[in-house]
Amino acid sequence: MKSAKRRAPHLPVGEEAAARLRAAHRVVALTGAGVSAESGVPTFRGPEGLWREFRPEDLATPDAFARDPKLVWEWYAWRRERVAGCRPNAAHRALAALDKRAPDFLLATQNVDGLHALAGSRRMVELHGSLWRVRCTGCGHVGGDRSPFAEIPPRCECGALLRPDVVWFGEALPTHILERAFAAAREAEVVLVAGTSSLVYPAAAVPEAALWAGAFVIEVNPEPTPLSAKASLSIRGRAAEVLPMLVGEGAEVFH
Ligand code: BJW
Ligand code: ZN
Repeated sequence: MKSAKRRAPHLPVGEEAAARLRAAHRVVALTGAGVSAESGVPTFRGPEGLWREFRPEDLATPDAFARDPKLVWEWYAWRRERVAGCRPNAAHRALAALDKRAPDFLLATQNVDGLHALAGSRRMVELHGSLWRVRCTGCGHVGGDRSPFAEIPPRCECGALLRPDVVWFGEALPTHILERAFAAAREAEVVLVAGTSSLVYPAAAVPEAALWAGAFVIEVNPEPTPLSAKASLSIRGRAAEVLPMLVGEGAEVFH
């Protein structure tokens, strides 16, 4: 039997979340773009999340790439350049500390920016791939390269177009990665969900599966999301501010 899902009414929410995380042996964290927002990485949705006049649903698709690979690559080249100048923030560091502390831990990130790994997270899966890898649409070769491309769209040595090694709308997430995230969520006592709009599936189903299995789900987001009403606790706040408090040694920081 997992820890009770119901919250303890005598404790302030932050204090209870910190206590739950401290007591848990099996912890999963699910992160989204909001965790990197305070590093200067733009989110996808919302007023800060736009690129020119395009929405992610118009660019992060195989159809968009087939129609106009140059436009799609310009977006990715712009993002690579922007993220290259960004550093992990206190939220990434808090999750790296949780990785070191929790006996059984998995970080499932939707982010493709690589900032969790840079902060020191090790037990981690990247659900939507990486901005820093490319995949050949012809021979399937996967490579990693952080340097700017000589030409846009970039091409493989075999002559075919390269694409970012990320998961676009309508594409399946890598099965082994998705299965690992769901298995960990179903086993977890506590699931911490930070900085995601909880709109994009199947990632948004990870905390739902955990709730079904009896886990205590803590959401951290300055805005309400579709998960907020279902979560065991929903904390309104910025990730770089709240996560260090949740992972910090003493719950007194909430007083
Ligand atoms: C802060 C903060 C601060 C701000 N601190 N927080 C209808 C129902 C259900 C599903 C579907 C449906 N119609 C279509 C689908 C499927 C579709 C989907 O979910 N669509 C929805 C939009 C409706 N999903 C898919 O297509 C997926 N594949 C799939 O389903 O495959 C099926 C299949 C099976 C077998 C064979 C073939 C197919 C794939 C989804 C891939 C998503 N890809 C992207 C791009 C990745 C590459 C790239 O980066 O370019 O992933 S889209 C984009 O959204 C990106 C993100 O990872 C993802 C999630 O966004 P995220 O991280 O939540 O960011 P935002 O911007 O949305 O939210 C930021 C949040 O942070 C906000 O809440 C802020 O408040 C908060 N915030 N500052 C904390 N300081
Ligand atoms: Zn090739």
